[in-house]
Amino acid sequence: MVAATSQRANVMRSALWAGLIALIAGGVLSLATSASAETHVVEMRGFEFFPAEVNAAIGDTIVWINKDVVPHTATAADGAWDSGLMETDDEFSLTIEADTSTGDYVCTFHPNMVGVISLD
Ligand SMILES: [Cu+2]
Repeated sequence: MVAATSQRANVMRSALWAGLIALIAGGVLSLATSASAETHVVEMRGFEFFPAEVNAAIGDTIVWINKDVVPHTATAADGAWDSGLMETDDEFSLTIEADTSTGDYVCTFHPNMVGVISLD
């Protein structure tokens, strides 16, 4: 029991450090790029986009990462952009420009997987 508890404490400590490092890295990254552009990460997991809705501004980038063991896609409902087949841990990024098609998007393999990009 004691060993299990201290192992859990170690895991928590590691998670805290990882979070801190991510915060610092994120800060440096956002200073290096534009002051206002944001990166939004959407995970594909459990046959859902998470988060399902992203509020983005022009200049922002959305990055999809497939965390499922099956392939997915992120595909604009109107077909204007398409990640193509994404295997586990594959990433796809889309930078929002004035003429980028926003609104609903889906996974072409699993039509129940629906996400939304709304403009700020
Ligand atoms: Cu899918």
